[in-house]
Amino acid sequence: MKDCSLLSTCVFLLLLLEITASSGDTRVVNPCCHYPCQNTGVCVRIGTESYSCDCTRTGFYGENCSLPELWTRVRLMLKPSPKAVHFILTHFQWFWDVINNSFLQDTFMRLVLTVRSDLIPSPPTYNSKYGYLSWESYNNLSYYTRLLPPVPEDCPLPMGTKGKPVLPDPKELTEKFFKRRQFRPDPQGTNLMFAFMAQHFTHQFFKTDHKFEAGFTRALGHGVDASNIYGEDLERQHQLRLHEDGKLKHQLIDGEMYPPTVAEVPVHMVYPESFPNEQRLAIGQEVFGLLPGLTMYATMWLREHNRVCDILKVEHPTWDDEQLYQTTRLIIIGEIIKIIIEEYVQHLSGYLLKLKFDPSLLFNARFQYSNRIALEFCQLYHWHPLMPDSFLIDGDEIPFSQFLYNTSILLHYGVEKLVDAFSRQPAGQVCGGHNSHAAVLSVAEKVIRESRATRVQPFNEYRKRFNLKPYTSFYEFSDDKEIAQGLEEVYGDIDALEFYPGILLEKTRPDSIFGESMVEMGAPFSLKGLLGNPICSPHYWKPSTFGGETGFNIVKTSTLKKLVCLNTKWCPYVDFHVPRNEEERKPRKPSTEL
Ligand code: ACD
Repeated sequence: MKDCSLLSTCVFLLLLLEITASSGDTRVVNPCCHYPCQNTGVCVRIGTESYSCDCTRTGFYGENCSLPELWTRVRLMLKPSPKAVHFILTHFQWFWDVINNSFLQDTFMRLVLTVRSDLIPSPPTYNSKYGYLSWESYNNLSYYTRLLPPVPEDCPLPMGTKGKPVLPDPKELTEKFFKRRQFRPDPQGTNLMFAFMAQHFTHQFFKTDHKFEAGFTRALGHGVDASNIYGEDLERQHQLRLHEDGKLKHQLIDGEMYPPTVAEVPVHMVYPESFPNEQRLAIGQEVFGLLPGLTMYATMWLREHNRVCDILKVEHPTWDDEQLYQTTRLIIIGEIIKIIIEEYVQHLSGYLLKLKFDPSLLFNARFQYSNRIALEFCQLYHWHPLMPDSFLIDGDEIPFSQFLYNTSILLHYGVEKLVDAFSRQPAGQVCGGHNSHAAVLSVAEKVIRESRATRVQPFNEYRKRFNLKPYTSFYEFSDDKEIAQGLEEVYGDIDALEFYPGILLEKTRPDSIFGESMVEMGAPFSLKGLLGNPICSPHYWKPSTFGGETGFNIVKTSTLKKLVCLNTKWCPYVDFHVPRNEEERKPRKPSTEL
């Protein structure tokens, strides 16, 4: 071995020693089970006992890609740690006030976009079946892609070569480490308006196909395609469309627009069997009957679509239904991305740098306009600790059990009161453990089972993949001694800690919703996915794509507040943050205007 450095694993020596005795015969361990290749080097097994690391274009060389080339060495010396960068971005208000009001805002924003999206391979690479590059993996959109290949099938232990021979029972794991003891509000001030946006927004590209074992998706758009509003396939789209002036079908109740019922628009919606079709709402995403927060967002986007159609129709009286519908859909996609970057990600980040949605920032950068949703992204985005213990609406307290599949909540209170209530009620802190309501615990359990079925690599391997130092102990990973000790007992080795428990149970950053890993891994997937959208490409990002300057301006000036208040009778308190001061805490009246 030429480079048996501290960073790399001395696999060859280990190999000679590690012969597993299984069912009486001796077997050589697949050397790739040790994850020997560092710095995104690719492990290829050679013969039975050997391997080689492909270090091409990693900036490193040597047997395990652990030796930095000269420029890499310089870059690494100059590069601040993620911790330092985060500290700077979240402190020094005066400095960021200057930056945000100068051309340097663009420079910083470009840097955020390129540094983050450079971590995501494009075109995509592996999937749950192919741990090596293959045409099938590239070409078959029914798979989620993967950043790291699956743990090889023939490894001696479930997580490779470290940890216990049997992984902890997922149910016990969630009961012991995830289950809420007492509601812990997010210290960043996140509210339920944010929580439902997260769920509504992500269910356009996270649609795991449970017909298959795991690792498959029904969301073939692999990004922000607004299929949660319009439906995944053409048939559903046509069912939901009015076929008049580009609009979507709707029902009017007391003069207000709501999604139609399944009795009128016979699309499949997931509801309990006993639910009559007259009470099922027909929406693009079939699972949105689950929560009133989701039907509330569905109603707002439906109204927004039809409002934009009216505007386009005035400008383009000659356009047919099809062109009005298609152009409006592009405007809606643009509005979504704008709100997500400038309000949703801005809120999550806690950054004092003002984030900006301006695709032209990347026009001279090396950037691919395509995206493929990754299994790891889907796994890490299960943020169920956001959910509270009960829901407080207009003076009523509604327990979880009465909130699920309750269509009457939306129709009874109306959009305004729901937005107001959800914007005022705190959501839970996502990371750090012990903050998931019992009603959502089974979801975490399912995520863990899915990660095992798809053989997701250990948490520490992902830390390395995203340029983070692997944790050396459970006590470094968590500042909660009970969690650290408990995890050590069940996993045996920090290098065997699974991906999802790692992401969710990690200690949070000071006064933050997330730990370091959620941000450093979530941000690259997010920004690549948002800016990789075709509407952000030079051929699309221009007025004509959106029906002219009017449509283009709707995209460029869209806000969460406008989405709500241009589509409601009165303007409630609306934000992704709970009220910050007395003024915001004041109750809103039906006369409040935008
Ligand atoms: C940065 C920006 C700050 C990022 C902060 C937190 C990131 C953590 C998780 C993901 C956050 C938001 C997801 C939003 C959009 C997903 C879009 C996917 C499109 C396919 O430091 O870079």
